[in-house]
Amino acid sequence: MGGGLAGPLLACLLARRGHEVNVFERRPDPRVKGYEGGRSINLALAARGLAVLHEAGLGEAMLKQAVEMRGRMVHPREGQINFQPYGRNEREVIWSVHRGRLNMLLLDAAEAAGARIHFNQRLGAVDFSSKRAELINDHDRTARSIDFDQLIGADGAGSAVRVAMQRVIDLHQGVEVLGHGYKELEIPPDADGGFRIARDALHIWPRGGYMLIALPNTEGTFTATLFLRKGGELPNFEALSDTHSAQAFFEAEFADALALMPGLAKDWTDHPTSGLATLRLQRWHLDGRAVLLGDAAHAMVPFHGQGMNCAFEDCAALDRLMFEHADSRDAFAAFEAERKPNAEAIQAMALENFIEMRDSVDNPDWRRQRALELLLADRHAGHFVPRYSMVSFTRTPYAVAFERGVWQRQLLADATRGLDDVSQVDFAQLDARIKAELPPLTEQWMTPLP
Ligand code: FAD
Ligand code: 8RB
Repeated sequence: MGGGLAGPLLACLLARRGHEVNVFERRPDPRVKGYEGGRSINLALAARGLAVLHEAGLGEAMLKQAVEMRGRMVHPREGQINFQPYGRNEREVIWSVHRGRLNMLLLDAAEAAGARIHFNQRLGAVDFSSKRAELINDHDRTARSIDFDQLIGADGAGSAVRVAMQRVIDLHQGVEVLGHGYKELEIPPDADGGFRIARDALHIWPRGGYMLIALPNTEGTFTATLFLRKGGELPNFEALSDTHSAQAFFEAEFADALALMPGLAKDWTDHPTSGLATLRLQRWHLDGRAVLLGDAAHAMVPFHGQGMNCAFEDCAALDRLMFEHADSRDAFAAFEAERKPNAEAIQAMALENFIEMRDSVDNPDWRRQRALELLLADRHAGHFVPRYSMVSFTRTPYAVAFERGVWQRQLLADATRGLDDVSQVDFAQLDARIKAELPPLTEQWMTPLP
């Protein structure tokens, strides 16, 4: 269920194994009608998501239409714009990809692999005892029933599969709503159609309690996103309900960005303010009959840019485990056991990265620690790998990256405490601690991509 990002990718992998796969998507076919009213929405694709696309034979096609982002371009309120590389070389980058084009590529691949995709089909009620599901067409207001062997919920954060499962068993759902919401805004190209700010970076305007970010699109535009409290302490979205107050807010807080956004007033009213939350479940499956993956199982806040990457890893894992276990109950149980600790780890790291992005990137202590982190990454390649790098440039399980990150951050904080400059650090002592306590990352997590 769901023809977004995970659904068609998983359908492609499963159909190639010989499964009979039907994908039901509530929206119309984007390849026929055009995508999301023509708005360019982009996502950051990192190594682990790309690795699964390569596995499906789609990596090269996607990279052709991607824009490389080599680091953060930080736009402080005062002072110089500064560039902070994400990695240590030209391979350690993330890619900005167009959601609509990625979706269409995945739909084509799923069909080519033999899966059938049915659009304008919204899941309604499910009878798990007879394994029948109701599908509703909201356009012609018709409904029908289908029989299934296994129902896989790739239907996103508001999953109807999850709602149906909850009626039969308690999934122990917990939702942690973030006090911040977001709004998307556009930075158009310059008069010659070129990029108005560096195209090879993810731009961040950190402002402490809130921030603006922008990711490049191939067409010379940027999709910018403002993350701001919904209500309560000022500034907040509630207090910026009209375009005049929004304009004044941008003049005071994001003056250089405002100069790039001639359409701010229109975007402000046309685009909704949306919410953000972390969704946690204790159970992801109903014996061998139904299983959830992607946002349906573990929606997260966006601040590590890993929601899609994690959903793609889920697809690779479920495909492999359904191949390894003849009984779907065993496959789904193994999937939950393998993926839930990793989903919980990236959910936690995504929440933490909000603080880092909106605050720390501008903070001298943090920058000293980051400088030392990069030095140690060079001195102990494969052993001391910065947490951001483990998450974005390797396939290290998220739970392992989280655990090693805790230890590494403690070491960075201890080593830089009271120092003005990283050159004063006692490297002999640090090198010994790292050698004694940080085994190398497993080679298979580090494998370079094709
Ligand atoms: P989705 O892609 O949401 O797909 C779910 C599909 O199910 C949809 O097509 C929906 O129409 C369909 N559906 C829903 N209900 C029903 C129903 N009842 N019946 C039938 N079909 C149904 N992740 C990253 O890794 N990097 C990023 O930079 C990034 N940026 C993002 C930017 C934005 C603005 C947003 C909103 C998310 C971003 N994410 C990013 C997260 C990423 O989009 C999700 O984690 C990812 O799409 C999850 O895939 P999914 O297949 O589980 O869900
Ligand atoms: N969902 C991203 C990063 C980490 C960047 C860094 C952060 C927008 C909604 Cl907020 C964000 C990152 O640490 O320097 N990599 O990729 C993508 C991000 O936001 C996306 C565009 C987004 N996701 C709802 C809005």
